Amino acid sequence: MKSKISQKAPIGTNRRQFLKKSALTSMAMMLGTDIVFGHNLPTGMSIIGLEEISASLPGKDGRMTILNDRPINAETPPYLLDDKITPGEMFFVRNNGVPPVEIDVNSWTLTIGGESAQKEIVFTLAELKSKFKQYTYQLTLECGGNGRKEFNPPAKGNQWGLGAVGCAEWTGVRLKDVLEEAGVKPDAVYIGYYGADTHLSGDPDKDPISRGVPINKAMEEESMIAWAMNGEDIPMLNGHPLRLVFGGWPASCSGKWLNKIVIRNKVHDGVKMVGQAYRVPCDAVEPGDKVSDEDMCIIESMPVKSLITFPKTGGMISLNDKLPMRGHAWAGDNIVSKVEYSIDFGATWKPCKMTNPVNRHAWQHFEATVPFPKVGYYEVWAKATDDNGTSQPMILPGWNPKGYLNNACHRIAIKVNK
Ligand SMILES: Nc1nc2c(c(=O)[nH]1)N[C@H]1C(S)=C(S)[C@@H](COP(=O)(O)O)O[C@H]1N2
Ligand SMILES: [Mo]
Repeated sequence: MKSKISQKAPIGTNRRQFLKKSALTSMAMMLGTDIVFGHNLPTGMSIIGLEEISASLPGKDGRMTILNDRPINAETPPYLLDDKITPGEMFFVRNNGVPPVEIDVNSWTLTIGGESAQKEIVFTLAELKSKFKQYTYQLTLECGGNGRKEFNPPAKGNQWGLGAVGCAEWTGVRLKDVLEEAGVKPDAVYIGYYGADTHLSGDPDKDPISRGVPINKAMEEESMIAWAMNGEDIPMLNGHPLRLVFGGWPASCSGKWLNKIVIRNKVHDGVKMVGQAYRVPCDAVEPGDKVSDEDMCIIESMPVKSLITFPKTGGMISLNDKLPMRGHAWAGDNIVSKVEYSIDFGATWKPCKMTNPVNRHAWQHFEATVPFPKVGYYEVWAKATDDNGTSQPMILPGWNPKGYLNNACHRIAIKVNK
């Protein structure tokens, strides 16, 4: 009897060439540039990619993972997020367009307008700093697409792993105070932002992004117009000299290089507010389903999630020792009420010690000391639960066409030796 394999025609050179060419084309597309000696790449071998080309982002740690450079997108490996407050050099970068090149802090202005503003006003940075009371809050920002790379069928867009999240200490003024100076008409329902970055096409009439939040989120005490991160100027790539910060909501709401806010009498209809951007199916769908725009709902508060920031995945430990592990947990507008860990693939869970948030929308810290019963391979999983009783799923949560809101449990690998 002939085996199935021997009946198959051998793959001819042409076919192999074709496979190689299309693979190269797609690799080059991901890079946004040519792979100059690509024709020499041995068949079946793929390129390392930009993950290793990392030292070049201004103001950023060289160990950040660069996803692409036009626009610039970079995430933070979990072990670099171990600080309680994320340093500027480690804070992830998500750009939709080209950041402004020259920033003149002295001539920078912020305009408040829109149909639901009583009047249009323009502030210089100096006026913002002197006219309003200043506040400092720790606020968590997470890109709505963080974790996208796990979804199957895959979603287009940045293939974020775990690190499009950070919690910094932001200083600035309350958005509410500034909006009230312009006067908020009773028919106001939303605010929208505009920034000084430009569209990738170079077309000055196109915005790279212009999103916003409902007026009640805008009027919260912790909703800020910030000029400082961790007591210093906001890093260039994170929106210097001015940005919005809405902790707990998709970070896409938090406009960088902020120069205009509009108070709207309808849901803001800027770029990436409409269509399917930053929206998920209002009701669960089957993986791979097409969903019409009307059946997609705007993402608001982000779901409960946690990240193990120590140890780095892949650690080894002796059976005589216990493993100290720690990390952060956050839950959008909610508070995290417990974090548990498992070393048996989720069969049983043990409690972690946990802190309260220093203020609303700040991430919380957890830790545990983990004993292992015998030598071997383990995974340590962490699972957070919010104050509504909602927990992180152990496997992927609801598939959605754009790959948002993956809050599955974070897992790290540990080998226990004699
Ligand atoms: N002006 C402007 N604001 C922006 C963006 C942008 O491209 N331009 N990206 C948004 C998105 S999608 C995210 S996730 C956050 C990322 O903030 P960060 O780069 O400081 O981490 O900024 C938001 N604000
Ligand atoms: Mo984002």
